[in-house]
Amino acid sequence: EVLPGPNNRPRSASGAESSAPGVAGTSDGVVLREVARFPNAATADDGGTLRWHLTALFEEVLEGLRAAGGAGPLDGIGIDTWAVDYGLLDADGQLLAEPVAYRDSRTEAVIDDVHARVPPSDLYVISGMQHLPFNTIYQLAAEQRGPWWGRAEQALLLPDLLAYWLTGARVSEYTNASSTALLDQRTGQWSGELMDRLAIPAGLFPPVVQPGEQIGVLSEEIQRRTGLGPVPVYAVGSHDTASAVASVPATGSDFAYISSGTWSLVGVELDAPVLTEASREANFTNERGVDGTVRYLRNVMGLWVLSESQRVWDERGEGIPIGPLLQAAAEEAPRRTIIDVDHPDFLPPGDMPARLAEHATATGQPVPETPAQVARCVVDSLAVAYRKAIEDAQRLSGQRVSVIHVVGGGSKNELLCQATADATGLPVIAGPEEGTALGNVLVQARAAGVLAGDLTALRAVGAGGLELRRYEPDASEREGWAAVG
Ligand code: LRH
Repeated sequence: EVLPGPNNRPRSASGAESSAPGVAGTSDGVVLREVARFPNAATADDGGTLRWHLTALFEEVLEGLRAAGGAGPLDGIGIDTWAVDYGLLDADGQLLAEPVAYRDSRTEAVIDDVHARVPPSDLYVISGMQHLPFNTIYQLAAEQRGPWWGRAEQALLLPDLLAYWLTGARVSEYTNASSTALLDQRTGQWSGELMDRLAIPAGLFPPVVQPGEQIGVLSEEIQRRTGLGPVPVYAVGSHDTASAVASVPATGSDFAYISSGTWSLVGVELDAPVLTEASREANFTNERGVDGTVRYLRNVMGLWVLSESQRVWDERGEGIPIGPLLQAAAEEAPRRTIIDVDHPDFLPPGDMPARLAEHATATGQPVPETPAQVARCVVDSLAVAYRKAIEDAQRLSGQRVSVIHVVGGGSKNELLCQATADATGLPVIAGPEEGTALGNVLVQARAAGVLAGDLTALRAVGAGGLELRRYEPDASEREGWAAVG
């Protein structure tokens, strides 16, 4: 049995609670059983810096482990979280400060300086990463100007930090390490060149391990605190998106995926990275996946825009649960207002309905006034962004796409799935909803010797236990979608 760690869904816009799931599963057909779920949100500290509460989150992880242990013996533990964020350890291995959350604005001041030392085209050829202002490379540059840098001996990405707290072993899991933009995609190791040019000590991150390698076993202290034995902790696709895409119930390779939650990660799976200037200019990334795969994708801002809108309405006492909200949105006229949801304005937390209104006005479109209109605007705008990302991915990589797999919480959002099918003209297969947990479990089950085979074989095992929903493109909608975006 297995227990993946938290994700960064502050609130799923598809209906789930604000939470981080712990899922126990057996690999007997892969039945995922949730044993714990807990909230996770970044909040501003006294100085206004957005931080995660990782120490508290770790207590929840222990609680989840106790619950999982109570449900039966555990064969393994695998941890995944959102990418790019890290904790700094001092010389005694103590966490220096709660990790800063990637939506904090601290990197704004340093991005030009990083690019002056490493021009973006060099950075792309070495790391293969799209430009995202929160990539670890920029966060570390901001850190270099902050109070902790002088005492920092080591940096651990968040799943690696949780694994360290569980086992005492320090590693850098490969899929997540690639999201830092400091990994050399040619060698799969930390880039000495980039670290040198940016004055980052070569040993800041521990050595790279692959998904499937054993990180360690639960330390004696954690065994005592959880009532568990020396359970192995395996490296999995510790970048949540790597695990999510490992769960895609695809049989061939001619698919696109949308890992749909807080973010929508939209792209194709490749054997080798695409490092052309055209690819860089289109802001496509070559994140590393399980079993040597490349996730060639673009970050689309995702259901975050809607979940933040809901948070704002809730605060004003005008909240509507997601189910009725989407039903009302379905009654609204489609494609009335299409916004570039990937605009940086939508990255930080805040009043999304107001930001959408500004963008609508600036582009001469009707302002979405009601929550239903806002939801419709977000759904339609996402569908247009998905279409663009899937077209670009095919054009830039040469990979043909004949079906779209939607995994994650957004797979339950019927309005969005249908809009995606209609906008792209491609069938959409929705599910699994807990794709990240499933991909995590599949990889550690293989590591533990419970499953065998390549990624396609693992996917087939995972698919066996799923109820998938298929959406066909509605031909009568084709012209309407062709006219927008
Ligand atoms: C999704 C995700 C995504 C990253 C972002 C930081 O949860 O890991 O793949 O770009 O969070």
